[in-house]
Amino acid sequence: MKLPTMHALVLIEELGSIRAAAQAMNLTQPALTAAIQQLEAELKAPLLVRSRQGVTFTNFGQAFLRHAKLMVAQSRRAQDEIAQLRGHWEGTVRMAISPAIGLGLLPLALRQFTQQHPHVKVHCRDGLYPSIAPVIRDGTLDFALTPVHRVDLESDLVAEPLYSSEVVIVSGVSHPLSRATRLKQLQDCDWVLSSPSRGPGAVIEEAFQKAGLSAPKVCMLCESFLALPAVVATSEHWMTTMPRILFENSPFKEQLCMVPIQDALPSPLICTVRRHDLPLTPAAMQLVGWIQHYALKRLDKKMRR
Ligand code: TSU
Repeated sequence: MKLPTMHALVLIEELGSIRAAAQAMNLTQPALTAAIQQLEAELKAPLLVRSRQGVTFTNFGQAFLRHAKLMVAQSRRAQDEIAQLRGHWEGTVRMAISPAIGLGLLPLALRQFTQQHPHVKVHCRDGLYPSIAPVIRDGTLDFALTPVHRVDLESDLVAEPLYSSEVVIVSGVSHPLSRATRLKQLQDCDWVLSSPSRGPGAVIEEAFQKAGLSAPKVCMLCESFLALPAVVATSEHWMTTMPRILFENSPFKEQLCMVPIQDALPSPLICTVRRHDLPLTPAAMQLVGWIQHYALKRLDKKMRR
């Protein structure tokens, strides 16, 4: 069983074709096809189905792909870790971030980190727990910076707290309840959630429950934080929750209104989430260290206010 063939399978899934995967690996298509056939013979099971529409994974292929992803990711991390321990700061740190982190601590931490390690690449994408859990689990990501209910965390993951995010209720300026002050006034509103129920977008469900109100009427799930402010700004009927920093930095701020609700809203706890059995590479640890540094500074500033 060869690691490059496993890497090729991961690329086939990512890129959608054997030809594209062969190209990405600087191989000819017949050479890659032969390597996969050899692996299929070793496993005594077909992994791929080729048709005119393209290539798909069989049930065996899907099961094998889960192991292949982990092995490819482990080998990448092992290489990065040894190089970094030898003083060669190279390789890639892969992470997912919540919007509050992306607009707040990440730019500060990255400025320090990239000055210190200009040859380490950083691959950053949007993502919230629990949707992001499968790509932490399969090793695609080193870690995620996301709100988590720690009681809700799956046992193969660990979460280290950073800070609590401030959430606000937001509507378009022409929403009839944009000046409401109590949650119970919002009982009949149409809500846009920014994540499914176990994610931070469901803060409003928790707030309603705590206030003894019946569940909010959810009319849309918008997992794009780029679209969320625009969608709410152009509607006269929709309300949502978002991190305060996103509201304050939104290009649609003029068309949006922070609803001045006096009831307390839950504050999602932003954590570093990773697989408990996969230690971070030294570079990933340093980047997390900078984020923790700025999270502490932020806390310190808040306490002195
Ligand atoms: S954040 O994790 O603080 O960016 C966040 C995201 C979404 C919601 C609250 C907080 C609704």
